[in-house]
Amino acid sequence: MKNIDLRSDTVTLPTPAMRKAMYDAELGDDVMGEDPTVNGLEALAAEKVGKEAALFVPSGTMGNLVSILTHCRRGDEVIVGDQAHIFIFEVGAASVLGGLQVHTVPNEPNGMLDPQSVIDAIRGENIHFPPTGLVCLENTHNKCGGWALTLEQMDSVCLPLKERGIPVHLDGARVFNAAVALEVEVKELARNVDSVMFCLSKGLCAPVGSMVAGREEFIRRARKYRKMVGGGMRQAGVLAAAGIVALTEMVDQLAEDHSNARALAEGLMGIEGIRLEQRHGVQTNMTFLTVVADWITPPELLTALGGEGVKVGYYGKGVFRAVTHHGIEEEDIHLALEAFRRVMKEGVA
Ligand code: TLP
Repeated sequence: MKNIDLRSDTVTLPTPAMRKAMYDAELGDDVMGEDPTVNGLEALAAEKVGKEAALFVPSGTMGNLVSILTHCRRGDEVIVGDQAHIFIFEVGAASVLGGLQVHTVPNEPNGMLDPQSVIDAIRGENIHFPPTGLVCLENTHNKCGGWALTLEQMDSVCLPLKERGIPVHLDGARVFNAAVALEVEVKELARNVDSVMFCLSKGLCAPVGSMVAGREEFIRRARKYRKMVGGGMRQAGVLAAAGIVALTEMVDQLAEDHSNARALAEGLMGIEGIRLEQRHGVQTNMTFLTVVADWITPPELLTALGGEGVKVGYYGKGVFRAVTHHGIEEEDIHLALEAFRRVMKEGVA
């Protein structure tokens, strides 16, 4: 039985080209700035996202944290969407480690933040208020169905903030998925943000690692925060080598993940007892579904699918997430749909 793991694109494994590049990588001590492969990856990443400089970090969570710490001072307030990964899934790091207060504004179903709500959330001069230090956006938006925000949507939030001197950080863990879906360059999507974090270790298949990019001076200070939180990695070129392959060879294939996700969603829509959650449709590699059947509970569905070799993620309240990625072929989508049909029809004895 084939294992069809749709829990996340984080489960992707390094490709043969990555393993070879890792084996062959030229190495040095990156904390001393002497790993040529890391230096090469950082230059390449900066170029791809249209920023002056970039920094290799072990994870997306650390990339967001380091960016937030670099932008803000203790006691500042950070405006984020109420469905943001930074708010929901990063263990409260901005508050715990940064001494920052998080101020949420509601995410629209497509992951957008209403520009006026963001402006309204900015604190004015008042002895009682914490200063607004940063606004964070997310593209694609994980909890909002993997939807991609367009250039115009990004700019409608960023430009008024620029006028007000408030920096914007983009959690672009999957910004390459957004760019592929919208058929634009990441550097265009990131043109009006001050910093961007993106992951090499999701749909792009690198085993470990994310990048933070921004102005030269920002990255110089971010490098110090990376050291502070224990992210200085010495001979990290073994990992960076895979990251270079991720950026040079793995971007275009994301389109296949997106069409597989659409095929999965279309198949699921025809199954009784399953409701598709994405009001805006499936645009990138994520499908969210709710089980509305009274003959099978969410834990029973998870177990029964698992018995068929299909793994999906459970988000609570009957909501499941299925993520397509490299290694999941069109044929696997048919197999997964067959498993869903069997399990939903038969229920659990
Ligand atoms: N998201 C993971 C889980 O944490 C939920 C996943 O499986 O989707 N920003 C966004 C938008 C993310 O989706 C993630 C990972 C991160 C940041 C954090 O990246 P890592 O896992 O590298 O710390």
